[in-house]
Amino acid sequence: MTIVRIIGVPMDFGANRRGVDMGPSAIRYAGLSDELERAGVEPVDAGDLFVPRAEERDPDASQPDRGNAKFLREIESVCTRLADEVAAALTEGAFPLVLGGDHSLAIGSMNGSARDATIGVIWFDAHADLNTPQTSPSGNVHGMSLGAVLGREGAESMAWAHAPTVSEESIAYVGLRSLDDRERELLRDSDVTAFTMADIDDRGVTSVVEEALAVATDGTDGVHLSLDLDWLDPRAAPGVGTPVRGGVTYREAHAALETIASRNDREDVVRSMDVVEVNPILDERNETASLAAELTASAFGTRIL
Ligand code: B3U
Ligand code: MN
Ligand code: MN
Repeated sequence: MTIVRIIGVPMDFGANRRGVDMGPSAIRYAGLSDELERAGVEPVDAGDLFVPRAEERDPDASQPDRGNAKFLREIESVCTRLADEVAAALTEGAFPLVLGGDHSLAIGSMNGSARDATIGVIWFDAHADLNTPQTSPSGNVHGMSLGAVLGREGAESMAWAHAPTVSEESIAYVGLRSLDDRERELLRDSDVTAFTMADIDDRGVTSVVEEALAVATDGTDGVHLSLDLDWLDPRAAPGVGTPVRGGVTYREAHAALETIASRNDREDVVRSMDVVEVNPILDERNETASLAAELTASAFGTRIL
C-alpha cells in the first residue's frame, strides 16, 4: 500500500494575508487522514516543519539587491529544509504530501521531488506564479514559485530556488484566470503549457487534465501536483488569501483529481503533491480545509462504488 507522508509547512512569508500558516492544522482537523485511508493509502503524519513567526522577522531583512521579494531569507530556509524532507520521503519509498502554507513552499517541494529525477508539474491555480523579484507587483514570493524554480531571468537573487531538472516544456497550468501584465508576457515567451478557465469551459475539465498529464509525463520520471485552493471558485473555496471569481466548481475539481487518480491507477505517474493557500481565518466553518482534504483523497482514488 502506498504510504503517504504528510509534511505540514505552517508558512505565510510568501503571502500578504496572515492566516495561511494555520492551513496544515485546519486540513488535518478536517479529516485528511481518514479521507486518505478511505482512498486506499496509508497516511503517516510527519508533523510540521519549524517556521519562525512572521512578527519576529523583518520582511526587508534579506539581501539589499534582491529586487521586490519579501522574507526571502526566511523562505529560503524553510524551502531548503522542505526539499530535504521531500527528497528523503521519496528515497524511503513514501509519497510526500505537503500541506501549506503559502504557495512559495512549492519551491521546496519541487526541488525535493526533482533532486534525483526529471519531473513534470501540473499547477492547479487561478494564478501563474511565474513572477520574479524583478517583475512582481507585490513582492509576495507565492507569486514567484515557478519563476524561481525555472531560474528565469530576474530571479538571480533566488538562485537557491532553481531546479535544473524542471523544464518549461514539462509544466502545465490548469485553470488560469489571473495574470499580471508582465507575467502574461513571461508566459507567452515561455514553453510552459497553459490551460485557462476558457479551455475548461470549451473542452471540459477531464480532457484538459488528460492533456496536462500528457505534457507533464512526456520525457519525465514523474509528476508533481501543486494544488492552490484559489484554483476553485470562491463559492466553493472561500477560505483563500487571494480569491478570484470564475474558478472551477466543486464537481469539476473532484473530476479533475479523479482523472489524475485513474491515470495513476494504470501507471504510477504522480510522485509528490502540495495542497496550499487554505486560510482558516477567511474560511467559513472550515469548508475550504475540508474540500482540500477531500480533493487530496480524490487524487489518490476515492470512488463512489
Ligand atoms: N500575481 C500576483 C498575485 C498573486 C499570485 N499568487 C497569488 N496572488 N496568490 C502576485 O502578487 O504575484
Ligand atoms: Mn499559487
Ligand atoms: Mn493562486
